[in-house]
Amino acid sequence: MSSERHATLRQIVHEVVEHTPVFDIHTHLFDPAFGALVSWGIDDLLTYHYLIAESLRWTRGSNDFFWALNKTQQADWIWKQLFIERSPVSEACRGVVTTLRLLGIDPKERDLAALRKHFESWSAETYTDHILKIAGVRKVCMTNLPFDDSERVVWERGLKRHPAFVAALRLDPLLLEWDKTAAQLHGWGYDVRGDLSGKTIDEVRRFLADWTRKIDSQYCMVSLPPEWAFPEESVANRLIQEAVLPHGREHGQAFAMMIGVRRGVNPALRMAGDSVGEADVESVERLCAEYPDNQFLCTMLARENQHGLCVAARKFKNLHVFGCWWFLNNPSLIEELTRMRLELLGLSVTPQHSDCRIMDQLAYKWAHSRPIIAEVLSEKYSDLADSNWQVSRAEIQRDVHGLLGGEFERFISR
Ligand code: HDL
Ligand code: ZN
Repeated sequence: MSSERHATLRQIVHEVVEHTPVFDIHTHLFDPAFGALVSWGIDDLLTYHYLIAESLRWTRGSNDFFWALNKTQQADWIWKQLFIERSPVSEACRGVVTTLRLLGIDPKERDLAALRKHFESWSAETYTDHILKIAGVRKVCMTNLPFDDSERVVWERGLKRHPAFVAALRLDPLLLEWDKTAAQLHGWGYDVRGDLSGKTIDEVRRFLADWTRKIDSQYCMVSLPPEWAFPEESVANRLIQEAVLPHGREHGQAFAMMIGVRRGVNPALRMAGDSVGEADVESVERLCAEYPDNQFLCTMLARENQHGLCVAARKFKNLHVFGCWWFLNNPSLIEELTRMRLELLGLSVTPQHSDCRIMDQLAYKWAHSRPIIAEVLSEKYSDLADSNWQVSRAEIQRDVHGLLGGEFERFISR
């Protein structure tokens, strides 16, 4: 096998992956119509909770000094800690530098005040379309929380939606904070009781149906702690089994589980204070086995769970694995997970989602992931070429479209 043929094949794969539009299936971004909820620009980039955690590592004692700063002052401080006094080699730091490059801003310009000027001429609307274009993203799935007052008021007022933004119904408050959320639902006119008695289950299903329709939800989702188990007597599991999954079957809503997050292990870091724990893949298998008519999406946060999750997906065709989530969204682990997934699941997987919180991040997160996915995929095609199985450009385009959101769209289609 001459390296030249590999080189040509490799070049085609990188080109196709680079230019295939992405459906980013899980983000915390907002349609520009959400106004103040939209995060974008250099100060939001620098005060991303990943960078808050990394910059505070260079301090001793209380973090209160940091929380007392306003956003501009926080960004100035983080810039100094992570970009001026040290080289920005972490993945989250590198992301800021990549974003500047993709925006045509010379990263050698290390003067933050001068950098801020490059962002002054944009509005949330114009900037959104600009970022979608340079990131090559065709569709962005938001994380939508009816329980959040500032978001709910926009949905209830009505909004002209951006064509590229779709919604997903986030259920953490419903499933993991039932006592508090039951009171909220009751206040909205749903006849629910804390002990789940009476018409509670039907009323939770009515709530789910109302909001699925209101936001045109693509799927519903929850993040779960590492100790989540199934079967197990819990309010969360009762609501999942008696309300969420029947709702999913009736309204064609896949159920996405993001498992392994330990919330607030260091409250002094606020949103940056969450950590990871190894979870139980067998519980995922048992849920998929018990509910063969539901579609399940799953991503797990612990590196140790990744192989078992791939094997679980081999056993259950109603389980679709996605993303290199959070602490796994680093080049070394994206490569490891993508290689493992292609080898075990072929193309029936969605290798990546961005989890972006700031609009600009779409540019860097996909610029960082695409070459890694392309490199692993071209290696797999080269292995086939060694046995004279030549993939055409059209076949590569078909396969890559599937990996970058097309297969996900098929899996959740109602
Ligand atoms: O629960 C989630 O959806 C996580 O992605 C958290 O939002 C986390 O804070 C995050 O932003 N990870 O990238
Ligand atoms: Zn997320």
